[in-house]
Amino acid sequence: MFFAIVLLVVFLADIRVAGLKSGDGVLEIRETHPTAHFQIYDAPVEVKPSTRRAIDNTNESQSIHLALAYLQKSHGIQPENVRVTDAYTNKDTGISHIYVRQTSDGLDLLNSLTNVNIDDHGRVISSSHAFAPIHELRKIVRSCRRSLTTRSDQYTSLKSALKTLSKHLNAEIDDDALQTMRISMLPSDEAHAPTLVIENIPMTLAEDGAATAQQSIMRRSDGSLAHVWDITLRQANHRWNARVNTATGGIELLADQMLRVVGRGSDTKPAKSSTGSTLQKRLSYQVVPITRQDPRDGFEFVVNPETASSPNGWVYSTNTSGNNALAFKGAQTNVAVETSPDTFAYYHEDTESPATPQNVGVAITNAFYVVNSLHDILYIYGFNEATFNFQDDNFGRGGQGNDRVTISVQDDRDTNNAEFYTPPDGQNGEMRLFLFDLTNPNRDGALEDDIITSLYAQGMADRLTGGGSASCLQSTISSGLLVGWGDAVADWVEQTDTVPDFTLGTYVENNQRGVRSHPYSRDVYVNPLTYTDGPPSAGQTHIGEVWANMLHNVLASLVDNRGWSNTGLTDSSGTLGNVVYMHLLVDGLSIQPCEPTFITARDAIIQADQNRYNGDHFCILWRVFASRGLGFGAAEDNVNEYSVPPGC
Ligand SMILES: *[C@@H]1O[C@H](CO)[C@@H](O)[C@H](O)[C@H]1NC(C)=O
Ligand SMILES: CC(=O)N[C@H]1CO[C@H](CO)[C@@H](O)[C@@H]1O
Repeated sequence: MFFAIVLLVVFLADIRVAGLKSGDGVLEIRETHPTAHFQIYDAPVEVKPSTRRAIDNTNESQSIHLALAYLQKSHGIQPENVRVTDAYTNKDTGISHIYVRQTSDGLDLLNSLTNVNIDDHGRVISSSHAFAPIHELRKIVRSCRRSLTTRSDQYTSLKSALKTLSKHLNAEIDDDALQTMRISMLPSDEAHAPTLVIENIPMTLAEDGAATAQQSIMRRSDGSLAHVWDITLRQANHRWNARVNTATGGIELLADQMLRVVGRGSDTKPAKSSTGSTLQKRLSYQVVPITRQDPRDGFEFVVNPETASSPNGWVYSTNTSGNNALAFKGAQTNVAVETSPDTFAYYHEDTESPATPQNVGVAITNAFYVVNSLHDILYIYGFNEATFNFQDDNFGRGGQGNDRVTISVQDDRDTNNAEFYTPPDGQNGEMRLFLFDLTNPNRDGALEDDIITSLYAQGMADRLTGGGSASCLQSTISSGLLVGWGDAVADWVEQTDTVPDFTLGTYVENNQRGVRSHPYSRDVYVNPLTYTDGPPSAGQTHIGEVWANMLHNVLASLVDNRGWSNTGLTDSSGTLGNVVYMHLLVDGLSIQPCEPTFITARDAIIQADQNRYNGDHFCILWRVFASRGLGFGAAEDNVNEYSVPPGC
C-alpha cells in the first residue's frame, strides 16, 4: 500500500488561513530532507552482466537485467534484495527507466525507491540510490520479526499504533472500540508483507470505518531505520498516510493526501479495449480556451479540440464522462449533458450565482474540457499510458487503466481552494474544485484554467517521479517542488512568444496578486526569489514558488535563444524554445530520483537535455539556474551560488 502524496494547489497560507478550513489542529509530520543520492555519470557506465538469462529478449527485461547487474556491481546490492516496481523505455530518447525498491525478508524499505536510467547502448547514464546498508536492514527486520512473531502479536501492535494515531488526529478511540475492531489479512505471495485490513473502526476516526496497514521499514533523513506500520485511512476532508513506529509507538510520518470519498467505478466502462484505430468522436464546447486563463479573457466556442492523443475522443456518449475524465457536480451521475448533438453550449451568466443550471453546465463543461486538453497536450510530451497517465482504457499501450480523473466541480466540502489526489497508477486521480467566496456572486475555480492546469500537472509530476508509485514527493522539499511543477506547466500552457510575467489564480482571488506571493517573472524586481528562499522551513508553497520561478526563467531563456512555436500545444517536434522546455520538464521528471531536491531536479533537467538534444542547451540551462542561486557549485544547504560550469 504505497499510497501517494496528494497535491493540490496549496494556496498561500498567509493570505487567508481562515478561508482554508483545514484548521482542525492536526499537525503533519514529514521528513524535511529526502534520503536519496543522485548520480549522473559524465561517461555512461558499461555494465557487463556476469550471467545471461536464457530468454531475455524484450527491451524491458534486458534493461532490468542490466539495472540489476549495475546495482550489484556498483553498489553491492544483490538482486534478491531489490524488487523491481516498474520499467519502461521512452521511445523518443531510447532511455529505459527502471524503478526498484530495496527489500529484505519480504519487507520493503519505504522512501528508498531507486531509479536506474539506461541508454540505448545498455549503459547506465544516471541512477539514484537510497539504499540502506543491508546488514542494518536485515538487523531491524529480524528484530521486529522476533517481537511480532505471531499474528496476534501483530494485531495487538497494529491496534496500539491506531490508538496513537487516533490521539494525534483528535479522534481518540477507547479500549472498547479497540476490542471490537476486526483485522484481516489480504492474501499475498511469500515475498511481500501482507496488507492488513482493519474494519469496524469508529467513524470519528475513519469515515468509512476502515483502514489498511502494512509492515514496512522506513529510512529517516539522518539515515537511521525504523520498523513501522504504514497506515492509510480516510476522514471527510483528509486522506492520511501515517507511519507509526512499532518499537517506540511514535509517529514517524503523517501526510495528508486529501482523498475525497466518492464511490468509484459507478460509470459504465467501454466493453473492451479498442486498438485506437477507430475514427474518434469529436465534439464542440463553449469554454475558456486552454490558452486563456479565465472568463475575463473570454469564452469561445471551440470546435473539435480532440487530438490523436485520445483515439476515441473525449466522451463515451453524450455527456461529460469519457476515457480521460469524468466531470460532475455533487454525485458522479450528475454530469453535464449535450445541449444539442455533439455540442456542449452552456453560456456563462456572470452576474448570476454559480448555482444556476447554466452556470453549473459551464463549470462542468469547462473543467472537463481543460482536463482533456491537458491530457492530449501532455501526452505528446511523454505523459502517456506507459508512463502512468490518467485513462480508463489504456488501449493495450502499457501502464494501468481504470484511472481517469474524476472532477468534482463546485464541491461543497470547502471553499477558496482546489485539490487533487494522486494515488498510484491504476486508481482514479481525484480533482475537487471549490467556489471562491471573495466576490458576489462567488467565483468558480472550475472556470479558471490555470488553477485546473496546475493541479493536473502536479498529478503528472507525482506519477512520473518514481515510476507510477506516486509516493516519491513526500518530503517537505519534494512536495514543494511538486507545487512548482504544477505552476510551471500552467505558466507554459498560457504563454506567448515574449514570455511575459505569469500570475496564478487572479480571477478567483479577484486581485492582481493571485494565489502566490509574486508573479513568475524574469525581472528580479518583480520576483526576487532565489534558491536561498526555498529551504524546508519555508514550507511547501514557498518552495514551489522558488522552483516555478526558476522554471519560468528557463522557459524565457530557451524562447529568447531558440524561438517560439505557435503550435507547441499540438506538435512536440522541432527545437523551438517552448517545445524544448516541455520535453526537458517531462523527461526530467522520469529521470530524477525519488524525493528530488532543487539540486537533483536541476541535474535531471540538464541530463534530459543531454539525452534528447545532445546537450545543446547546456549553458543556457546552467546560466538560468545560476542566476537564481542554483549554480554549479550550489549544495543542498540553500546557500546561493552563482557559478556556471567551465566553458559556459
Ligand atoms: C453519461 O454517459 C455514460 C456513459 O456513456 C452513461 O452510462 C450515463 O448514463 C450517461 N449519463 C447521463 C446523465 O446521460
Ligand atoms: C534498448 C533496446 O534494446 N532497444 C530495442 C528494443 O526493441 C526494438 C525492436 O524490437 C529495437 O529496435 C531496439 O533496439
